Amino acid sequence: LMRTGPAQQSTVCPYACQRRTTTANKNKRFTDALEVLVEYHELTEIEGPRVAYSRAASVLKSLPWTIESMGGTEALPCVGEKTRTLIQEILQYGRSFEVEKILADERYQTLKLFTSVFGVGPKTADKWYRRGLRSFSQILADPDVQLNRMQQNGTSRLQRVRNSTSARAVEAVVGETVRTVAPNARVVLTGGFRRGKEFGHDVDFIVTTAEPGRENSLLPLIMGRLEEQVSERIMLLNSERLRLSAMDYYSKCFLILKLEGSRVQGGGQAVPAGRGWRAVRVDLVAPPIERFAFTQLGWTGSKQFERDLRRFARVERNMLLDNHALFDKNQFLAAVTEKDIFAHLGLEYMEPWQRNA
Ligand code: 8DG
Ligand code: MN
Ligand code: MN
Repeated sequence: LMRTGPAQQSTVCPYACQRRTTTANKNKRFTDALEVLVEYHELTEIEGPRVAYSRAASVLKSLPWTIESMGGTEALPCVGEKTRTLIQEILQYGRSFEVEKILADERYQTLKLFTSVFGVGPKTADKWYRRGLRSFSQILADPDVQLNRMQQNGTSRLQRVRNSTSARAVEAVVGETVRTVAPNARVVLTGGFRRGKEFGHDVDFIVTTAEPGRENSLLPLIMGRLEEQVSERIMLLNSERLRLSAMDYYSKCFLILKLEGSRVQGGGQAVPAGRGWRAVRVDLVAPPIERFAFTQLGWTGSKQFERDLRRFARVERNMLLDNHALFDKNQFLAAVTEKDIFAHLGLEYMEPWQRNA
């Protein structure tokens, strides 16, 4: 058995952007439990514990060894008393009673079900829960609940993307559409599938063009083309085009594509009988070309990696990083590639598959 010796502990850095974290998680039994606690505090909108448990889970994911005893865990960064108690409980009993209680909780289960609908956040879910609603059929039957089109579609046939082969199939469809309307535009895969994940709740893409200023007209063109193909092999169920959000101000759209089963069956995904198609969430963002590297770094994730990257920039470097730019005081630091941004921050470069924090 591998022990958590002092030599190993000293190598664990406090920020996720300093730790190489692949999808090979050696402490899944602990991080799965922690992620239930993260989700619980997310759903009930309690910020402090959510952040603490997210950071602890991220540290455990990065460890090159499996925790077999409590020895040395007190030296791990971001792993506090509560997390250590949880680890101890799992080591001793094989499970956590707090986590099991949450998993069995009706409110947790219902909020989780409702927020699985695209466009439904904790507030709406809680409102429905307090109305006594417990299932999708009850929501759809309630005359006082108003669903927008996106939410209506979200309750029906949305499925997780099963593997990177399916993501590539979606990429082929999106790429073909983009080539039709804008032959000079480029589409690149980002998000979880760029990090080498096997599953995802959506497929994320960045669309760029070298023609200055044209990025803002790209997405309406793409959307228009997708809408023309309704009832062909692609079907656009719905979309929301958002220009302004807390995250960034580039043209974006969050779509639900309806794809023929055969196009996304790559990984042996069974198509539901009698349907022959499935719905897949797709995110597109179109930054100006000179900001491509910032958008790529910001959208590749993981979310914890991004949070820590921004926090590292702010706290350790007194710089400001977001999806658009990096600023040192008032000076903009240009970047052509992600490597340039890591270099500006004085961080070792992390490959996308090492950012699964
Ligand atoms: P998943 O889809 O497999 O669940 O994981 P993911 O690919 O890592 O997560 P994601 O929710 O698709 O988000 C990918 C990255 O995109 C994440 O680091 C956050 C980033 N992102 C922004 N702006 C926005 C935005 O406005 N909406 C969304 N949904 N994601 C955004 O930087
Ligand atoms: Mn994604
Ligand atoms: Mn996304």
